Amino acid sequence: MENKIALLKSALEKQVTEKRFLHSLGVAETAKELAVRNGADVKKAEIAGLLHDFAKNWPKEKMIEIIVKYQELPNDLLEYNEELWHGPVASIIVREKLEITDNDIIMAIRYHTSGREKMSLLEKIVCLADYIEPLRQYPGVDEIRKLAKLDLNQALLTALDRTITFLIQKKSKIYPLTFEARNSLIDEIGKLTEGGS
Ligand code: DGI
Ligand code: FE
Ligand code: FE
Repeated sequence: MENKIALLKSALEKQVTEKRFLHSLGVAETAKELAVRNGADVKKAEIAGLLHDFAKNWPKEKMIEIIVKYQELPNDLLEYNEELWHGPVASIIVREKLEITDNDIIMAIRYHTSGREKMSLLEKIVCLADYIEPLRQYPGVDEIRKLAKLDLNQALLTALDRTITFLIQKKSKIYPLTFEARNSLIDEIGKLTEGGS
C-alpha cells in the first residue's frame, strides 16, 4: 500500500507544477486527519486528496477532449468556469491511467471543486481539505481551520459561502451543483440539530 502511494506520488509529480504537487501532498495529509476525526476511510482520503488536482495544470483543450470523449460528465460542465473542469477530468484519468477503481475515491476527486447535493463523507473531506491544507492562504482560512476541528459540515458550509461570495463579487457564473451542495449541507445541519440535545 505504501508502495502504491509512492507510485501515485511520482505519477502526480509528472503532471503538475511543483507548487501544485506540494499543495496535493498537503491535501492528502489534511484529508487523512479529517478522515480520522470523522470516521472515514483514511487510505481512501489520502489517495483522493493526493490525486484531486491531477489534471489542474493540463491545457484547456486536453480537458475538453476528455470531457467530450467519455460522455459521462454533466453536459453543461463546459458552459461554466474552466476552473471547474480539472476535478471531473482527473476522476476519469485516475481510473483509466492509474487504475483507481474505488468509486468513493473517484467521486471525491470528481466533485472536489463544485461539491454536489448530498455529498458523501469522503467527498466532504476532500473538498474541505482542499480549502484548509497548510499551504493555503486566504482571508478567513483560520476560521475554517478551527471549524474543521469542531464540525465538518459547518466548516464546509463556511468554505462554500466564501467561494460563492467570491464568485458573486467577480460577477462570475456559479455552477448549480455548488448551490445544491450548500443547500443540502444546510438541510443536513438542520436535521442534526433537531435530532440532538
Ligand atoms: O484546484 P484548487 O485551486 O486547489 O481549488 P478548487 O478545485 O477548489 O478550485 C479552484 C477555483 O474554482 C476556486 O477558486 C473557485 C473556482 N470556481 C469557479 N467557478 C466555480 C468555482 N468553484 C465552485 N465551487 N463553483 C463554481 O461554480
Ligand atoms: Fe482543484
Ligand atoms: Fe486543490
